[in-house]
Amino acid sequence: RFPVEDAKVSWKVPWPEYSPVPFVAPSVLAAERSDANPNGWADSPRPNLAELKHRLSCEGPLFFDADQRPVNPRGRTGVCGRGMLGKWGPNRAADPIVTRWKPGDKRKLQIVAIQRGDTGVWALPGGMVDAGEVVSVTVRREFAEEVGNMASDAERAAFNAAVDELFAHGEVVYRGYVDDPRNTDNAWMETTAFHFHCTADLAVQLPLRAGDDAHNVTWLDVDDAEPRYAALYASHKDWVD
Ligand code: RP5
Ligand code: MG
Ligand code: MG
Repeated sequence: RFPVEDAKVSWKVPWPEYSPVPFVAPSVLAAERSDANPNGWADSPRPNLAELKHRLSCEGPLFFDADQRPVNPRGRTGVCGRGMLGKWGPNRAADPIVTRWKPGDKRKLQIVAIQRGDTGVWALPGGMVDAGEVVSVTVRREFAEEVGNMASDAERAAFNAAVDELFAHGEVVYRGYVDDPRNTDNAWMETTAFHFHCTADLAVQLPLRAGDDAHNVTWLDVDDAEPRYAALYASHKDWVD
């Protein structure tokens, strides 16, 4: 990345010497070339302005640079292009915040957290919205993929029954920009975070097993003294707090 000090992040600060590094990950280009892209994960090499009109930002109207690339609403990142993200502009995700009172300690809240396979950092078990998918479906699908990788049909049935009950009552607690390390000047993450709270019974019954892009899963104390919680991925800690 081209180094950007805090005082120069805002586009309102004139900075003629600013020269962001152009980057598109090989995996993004490969997904684009492949016919097998059923999820519509990768965008075309050029921003598709007609398509972008239907993929609005939660942050307000989209702005475009001289090359007709959408511009990051939060400012300069030091990288231009799509970087590691599949789409120009907002890349939409959904994040489940699943809480319980810690067994044996009713004053301590815990969340379901996963260890990301890409960076090793602990995070909410969220993921990208597939083409045409509604976020309420995404949030459950990602939860099941990342923490419900059950070994047997019986375990899978128990997990699905618990999740049916848990996800019946949820609340949107955040919708907007994510301070994701993959963000660039022209592509960034936006999410809808939902809160689901386990009843006392569910808290002990919900079986968890990591899968897909999650390497580990655990109930994590909501406590700044817990290093994995204090260092939660992107802006995930802000929404839980
Ligand atoms: C974050 O990246 C979102 O908050 C969500 O947790 C996640 C989605 O990307 P993947 O987990 O699919 O990489 O910005
Ligand atoms: Mg996922
Ligand atoms: Mg994920």
